[in-house]
Amino acid sequence: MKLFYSPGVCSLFSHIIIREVGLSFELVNVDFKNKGDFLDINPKGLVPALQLDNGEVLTEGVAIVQYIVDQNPECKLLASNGTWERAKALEWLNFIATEVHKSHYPLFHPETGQAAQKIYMDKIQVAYEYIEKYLNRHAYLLGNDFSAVDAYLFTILGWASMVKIDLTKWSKISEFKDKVSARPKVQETLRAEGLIRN
Ligand SMILES: N[C@@H](CCC(=O)N[C@@H](CS)C(=O)NCC(=O)O)C(=O)O
Repeated sequence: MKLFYSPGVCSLFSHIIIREVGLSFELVNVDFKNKGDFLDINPKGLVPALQLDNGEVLTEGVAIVQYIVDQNPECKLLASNGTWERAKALEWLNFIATEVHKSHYPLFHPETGQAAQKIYMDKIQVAYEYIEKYLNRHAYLLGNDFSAVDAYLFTILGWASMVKIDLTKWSKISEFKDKVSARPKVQETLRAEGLIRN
């Protein structure tokens, strides 16, 4: 199995979960400036992409992570399909993907202009206010235990300083980020992507 990724971008979410589950896989770094043969793997030109040993390819982080977790239910990183708990996990995954993850895009692209950037910055702030209040009452996004959903939020929080979002004003979010970061498999993932040393 191969995971196509680029350091620190949204593919970190899939990467963390593959390591948390403990699968053996090959990591393939995609050069965004020269995507070359990667476009045959994912014509959308986006990471993450997961290529199975039979050649089949799955894209979209939320789909990749659910596939990995559902193939390895003993990892208990998401509840089973069809349960209320899984629906609540999907609620978070969709919220993070559509309201938080993609709202960062204009902030990484100054050519979108200040007005558009402000709209998306405000959206992120509203989302983080909501998450901060939630984390006041819960240790993780799905309650008491770490789940796959937390790895997605952690990945996005890693971009805050790059887009001038000061996370220190949200103490629970900052605590959450530190707690997820300290997980051995998360540390291993960050090291593998060259985001931390040692
Ligand atoms: N909807 C996709 C989005 C994937 C995506 O936006 N990937 C970005 C990195 S975060 C990418 O590959 N960008 C390549 C480029 O912009 O050339 C998902 O959630 O997996």
